[in-house]
Amino acid sequence: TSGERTAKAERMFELMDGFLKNDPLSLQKDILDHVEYTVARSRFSFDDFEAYQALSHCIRDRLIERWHDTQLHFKRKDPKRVYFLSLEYLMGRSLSNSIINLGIRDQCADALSQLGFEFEVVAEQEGDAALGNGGLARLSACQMDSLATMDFPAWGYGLRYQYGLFRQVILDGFQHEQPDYWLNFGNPWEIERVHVTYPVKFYGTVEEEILNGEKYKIWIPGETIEAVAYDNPIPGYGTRNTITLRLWAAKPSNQHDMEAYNTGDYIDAVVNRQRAETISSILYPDDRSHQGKELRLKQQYFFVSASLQDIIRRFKDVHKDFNKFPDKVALQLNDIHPALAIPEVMRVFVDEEHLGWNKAFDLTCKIFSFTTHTVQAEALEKIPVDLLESLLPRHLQIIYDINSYFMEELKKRIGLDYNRLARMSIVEEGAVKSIRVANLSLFCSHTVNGVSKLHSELLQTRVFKDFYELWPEKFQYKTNGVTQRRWIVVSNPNLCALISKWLGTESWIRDIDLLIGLREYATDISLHQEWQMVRRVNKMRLAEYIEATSGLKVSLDAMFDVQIKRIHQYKRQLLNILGIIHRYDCIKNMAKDDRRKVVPRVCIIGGKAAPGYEMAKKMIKLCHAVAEKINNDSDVGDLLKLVFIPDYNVSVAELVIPGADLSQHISTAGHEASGTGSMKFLMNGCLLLATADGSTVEIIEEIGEDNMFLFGAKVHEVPTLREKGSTIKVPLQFARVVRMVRDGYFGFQDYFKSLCDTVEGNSDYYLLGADFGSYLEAQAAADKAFVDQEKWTRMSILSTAGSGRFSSDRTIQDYAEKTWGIEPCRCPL
Ligand code: CGF
Repeated sequence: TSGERTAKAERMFELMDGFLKNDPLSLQKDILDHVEYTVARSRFSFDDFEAYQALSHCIRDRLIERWHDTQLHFKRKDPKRVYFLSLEYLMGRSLSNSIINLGIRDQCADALSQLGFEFEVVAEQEGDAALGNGGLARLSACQMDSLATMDFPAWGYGLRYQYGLFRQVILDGFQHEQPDYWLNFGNPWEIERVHVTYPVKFYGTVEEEILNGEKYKIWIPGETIEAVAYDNPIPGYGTRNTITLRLWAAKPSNQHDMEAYNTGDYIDAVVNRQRAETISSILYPDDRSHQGKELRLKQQYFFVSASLQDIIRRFKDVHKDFNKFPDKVALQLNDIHPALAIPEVMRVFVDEEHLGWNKAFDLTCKIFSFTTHTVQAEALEKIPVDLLESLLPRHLQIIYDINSYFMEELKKRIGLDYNRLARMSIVEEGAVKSIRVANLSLFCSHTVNGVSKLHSELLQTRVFKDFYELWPEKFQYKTNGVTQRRWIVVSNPNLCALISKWLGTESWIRDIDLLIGLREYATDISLHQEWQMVRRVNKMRLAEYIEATSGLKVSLDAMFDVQIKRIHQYKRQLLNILGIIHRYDCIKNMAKDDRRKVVPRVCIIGGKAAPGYEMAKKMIKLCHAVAEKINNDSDVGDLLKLVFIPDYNVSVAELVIPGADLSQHISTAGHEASGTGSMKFLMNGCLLLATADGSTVEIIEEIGEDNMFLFGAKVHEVPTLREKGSTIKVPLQFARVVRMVRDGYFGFQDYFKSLCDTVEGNSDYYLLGADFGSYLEAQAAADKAFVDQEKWTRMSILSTAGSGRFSSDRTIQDYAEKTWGIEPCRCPL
């Protein structure tokens, strides 16, 4: 059959590629050529970093070839494409990931070793691309990997920040933020497209023009800035498909200040030009809210305007008729940050393409889908009308027009229920009149989804209840996922090899459902031994890292208990720290003989606090203060250690996750939209200690309560508990540990006072006191299970075996089918 013929041809091609191009010798030659001609060093003398640079360029060459083929194929086939609009991507390192997706890990390692270099050491030379804050940003990166692997015709769009997420430096236990100029040593993974540039307009006025007897609005901008494309190839695994992440950088436009030069105002003109570049220079480091910041709004519009010009240009290269637009274009709003794309599309359709308002609106509503990643009200951005009016005057008019149409539609549905109309309106009246970006996105998107089943239920019953009641068909849920290529194959090669050995195939790397096959061997003693060995080696790697970064030696026999994520009150790192204090207190008050029964623990915490988030910063300091006390107490020794891992980022996660025995996901129920860290730990066979929040609820469905340590109030109990406030009976141990902090047992008494205030009486909004008792019980259950290594290993194997549902491949398949309406478009070899 022709299918068989294609498969044969592909195999031949792969073999040829393997012999002629990706064999160690050819790779070596290319590496050395890059050492000499790209890095400009002698091929007889170069160091690890230069080897990294040369190897990266050598890999990049291979990516570019595949990428050209893919783009050509997409052009020929002209499939419907999805355009993923996201302000944040946490890509981490690219070298290992690309090599693994190209399937040439061993060949590269051989090539390097013959040159006297070690693959791991060379790969570690790469810095992280940290163009995002946390879960949302890493999710975007995972989804790009899945889109490429599953052959979907997709593009990612975002901003090329010069300063990524700040570097966290800890001095005396306090967090300090330092800028991360990640482009300092060049970035081999991007290609600057000097010819792909678009003007982006700001400020100015709106005027009317008459064309063929019709009145049109025209926007006369006050400032124009150039967007320049930087393309990052994203290779799929087990496919030639390589898609594009196109990031925009702001450059001063050549047109706008000639006049200033001519009038002799040279200095000001240069300063203005530099100001233009600030638009794409800094990532906002707060993952909570950015209300009313002009630069943030400029970033949002800058990236959607450039992206839409690019998308529409691509469409118009082939099509004349905009009726086809929804058949060829799906626009995904990754949270509300890119929502200005909605009025921007309307502006282009109405003012530039002259499609007429009704037609334009009809098309607009067919192309947008919207994912929200939060339940926190403060993250539902609002734009002050004054700000929007000055920065984007035409967009404000369009939003008003959309809103009056929306209000009319609403009245038809709900009559003159003014309270509800006011609640649902896109325009919020009040002291500061503002635009509710979420309402705009909800009304104008054909689908909206939360990022877990529970999150979507909360959206429907609480956050967006009014909308859900009227348009239930718009609402979907798409549980997040993470890519097994990054989170097992790259970061845990030993586990990867073990899984493949026991499943008898590597196919699970593309077909994650196969992981379930491990269940069959969950009690097999030989697998247990090999599994434990792999886990021990990973713990060793982590212990070495801990020693190198903090000087602390930890015992490999201890349970490695990890909580790594952004520091937030709702994520309750404080609950963890108070639990550690309790453990410490118990050890101190135990008879010496009894201490032998204590299960040793190494508690590891890591994460960044937003620079302006005082309570989060206090949690970091408290963690250090407690660690100082515990780690230097000879009564405790190896029974308990507390480590804060500084500057947590993607590559640190790649090291920590495989080495964790237990991981904590302990948000107050109803606050974590999904959580993706838990999925990475689960895949790596780490047991979870968790509340029934976000995606954990679905993890329970997959692996069962027996294979994890569940605790805490359920979502439906939380409101009642909050109402009860100070009348809740809080365990004595809780009061005791808080008192220890208050009384200055760990020093810094005054500094920690306000932190203690947040968890006592009516102020305990995140219910630490209410959940403390069951938290300790879950911890005790974990201790008990750890002693029984056979049980623990079985639970660990079952965790990995049950993690298939949490691959981003599944999430993307779901989006493709139910939201975007796109099909795979596989590039032939
Ligand atoms: O997005 C989050 C994370 N903080 O980035 N929100 N945002 N924005 C949620 O809090 C997580 O629960 C979620 O997993 C993640 C990705 O959807």
